[in-house]
Amino acid sequence: MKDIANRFEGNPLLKPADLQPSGDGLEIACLLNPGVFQFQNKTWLIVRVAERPKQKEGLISFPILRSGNIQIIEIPLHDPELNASDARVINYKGNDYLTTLSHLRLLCSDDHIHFYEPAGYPLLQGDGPLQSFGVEDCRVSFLENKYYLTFTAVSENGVGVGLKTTVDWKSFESHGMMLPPHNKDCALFGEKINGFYYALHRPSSVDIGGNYIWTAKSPDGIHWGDHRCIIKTRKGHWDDTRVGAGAAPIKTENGWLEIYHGANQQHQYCLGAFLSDLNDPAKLLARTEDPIMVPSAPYELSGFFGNVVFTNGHIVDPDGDTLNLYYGASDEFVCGARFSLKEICSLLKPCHD
Ligand code: MAN
Repeated sequence: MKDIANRFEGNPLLKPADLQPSGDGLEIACLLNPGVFQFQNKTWLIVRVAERPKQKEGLISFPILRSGNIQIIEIPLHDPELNASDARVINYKGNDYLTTLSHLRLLCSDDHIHFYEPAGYPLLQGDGPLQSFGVEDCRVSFLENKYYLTFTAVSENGVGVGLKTTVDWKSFESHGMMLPPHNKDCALFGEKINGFYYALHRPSSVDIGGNYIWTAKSPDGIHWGDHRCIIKTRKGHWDDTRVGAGAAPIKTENGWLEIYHGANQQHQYCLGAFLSDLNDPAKLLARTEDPIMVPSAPYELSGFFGNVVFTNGHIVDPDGDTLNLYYGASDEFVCGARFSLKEICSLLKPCHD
């Protein structure tokens, strides 16, 4: 299937070997799914860095956090109680673990393309018992003079949404778990609407229901309610198994435009778009039928977990039309692609339910 993405010539922009591991004995397995923001006239990425110990013959080993320290778990590969069929998660003796531990790292750029780690900014490691398996896929929204960071917080207790705020990217205020398990893919709208904060999020229902996109509303950006389901998976489509929001929606004259990811049963992750009402973001107006981006470049087809394009960050150029979208390819590389917002909007089909 042909898509409408103009991939950056320099892709992949970042690969695991480009950064130093956070500690001795660790290697970076993946750099992926960056949040994107502007700060001090630069473009910044908050990149998910997924690490593990150097793997030894016959063993699978992975780190977890215990009281702020990294503990390594090692399991023989031939152990009959080990299920390691997915590169991302394993099950051992009935318990689920991640094969890597992710933290978040700040990089910046003067040209949108070449990114480097500036001195003096902290890396964000999981903190406390609700983040012992790491922090992932951070969305950044700027509103009311603050940056809001919404990220996936993973532990043996489940996968939920963590919230932090900052004004200077050097000190952070933690607001704990904003939405409890199972929930991820949460992005705050970049402005208040009728006096309320709004967010997109993705709770998962294991029985009735599924992996759908919801809106939530808040009087203060911290406490959330009025949850409404707005986007469901579509049987037989590219997004028939799971859908999840990307970054903060883009305000257009016709509504809030959101770039989202959808996956099918074969775990192919593509991108699509939807539009919701400017005054009531829980009211869906239109959605694309076909994906606007499909894994097709070699770095999107094979890597740590191939056949994946996944986004949670972008910047719109001052022309109001060029969307610079950053994305994780194959769960291993950070890449970029340009889109025309007009072209995306021309593919939206009205929704009537
Ligand atoms: C899924 C994937 C992984 C991620 C876990 C926990 O399995 O998205 O990359 O680490 O969920 O969020």
